[in-house]
Amino acid sequence: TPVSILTVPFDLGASQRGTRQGPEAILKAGLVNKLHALQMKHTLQEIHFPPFIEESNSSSPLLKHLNENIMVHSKLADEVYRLSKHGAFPLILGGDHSIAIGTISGLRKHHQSLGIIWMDAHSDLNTPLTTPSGNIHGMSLAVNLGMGDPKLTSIGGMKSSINPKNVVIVGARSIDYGEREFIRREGITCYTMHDIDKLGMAYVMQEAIRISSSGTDGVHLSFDIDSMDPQIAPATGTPVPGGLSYREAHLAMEMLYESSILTSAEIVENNPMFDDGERSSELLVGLIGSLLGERIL
Ligand code: DIR
Ligand code: MN
Ligand code: MN
Ligand code: MN
Repeated sequence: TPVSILTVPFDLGASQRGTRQGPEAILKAGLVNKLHALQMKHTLQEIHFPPFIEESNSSSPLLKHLNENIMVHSKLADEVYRLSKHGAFPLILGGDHSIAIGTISGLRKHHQSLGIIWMDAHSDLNTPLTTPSGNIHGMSLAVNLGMGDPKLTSIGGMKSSINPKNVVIVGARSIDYGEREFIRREGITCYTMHDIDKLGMAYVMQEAIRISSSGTDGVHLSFDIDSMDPQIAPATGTPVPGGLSYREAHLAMEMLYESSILTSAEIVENNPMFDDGERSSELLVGLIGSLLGERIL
């Protein structure tokens, strides 16, 4: 299957600006050469939207920049739906993690039942009732499960068909009170860093692969750069110590490739303003390589 890269230079789902430069940095770090080396057919396309004004009055303190979010995620949903329908493998480069609302709304239109592997330091399960920040990137997984502002949950035009039993969070270490309740209530599987330390990454990924693929007709990987330790991936506006190591992250990608369950992936929250040179973007290119089949031997 051809890889269809979609770039989404959007950062109004977060408080820190800069992830709008994320896709460009990943491309500059050599993503296209990597795809050529792996002999993968690919297309490259940007999601276009007007330059937004920072002080727009579409902000409410509990849903910051709501209108801009709706506009961008709706466009992204249409494009992701079109690409999946044509049998491509959508690879979305963010942008902050709010864009998962667009990606997954598009995927839900194509897949009857979608599994999700959400690699993140956070669980992104807030709603306007629980959010400590009003930032939509902290609500994107909840929206994809049908919870939150109706203007966001209705993007893509259908009610969420995602079963929380097929959703697995990996790498969590910063979960708000309301998010804990959400995880317990909905029966979402959440492997925290504590679980990874105890059980090992190989076991955790084996389970994540099994749980996300049982009874589903597609599995999406949503990879937040802050799942990794900020010491190896400093390009994040929301660093949380104690994240995935270089090898744990690569092992996850290698196991996902070997499992052949994935039908789409997105890489989000890369913020070059916080990077140490191009270190984090280069790491991400390496991880995408492992995800698409690059092997050590
Ligand atoms: C926090 C931080 N849970 C919030 N969230 C995220 O604002 O809802 N940071 N996703 O990257
Ligand atoms: Mn080419
Ligand atoms: Mn996130
Ligand atoms: Mn995060």
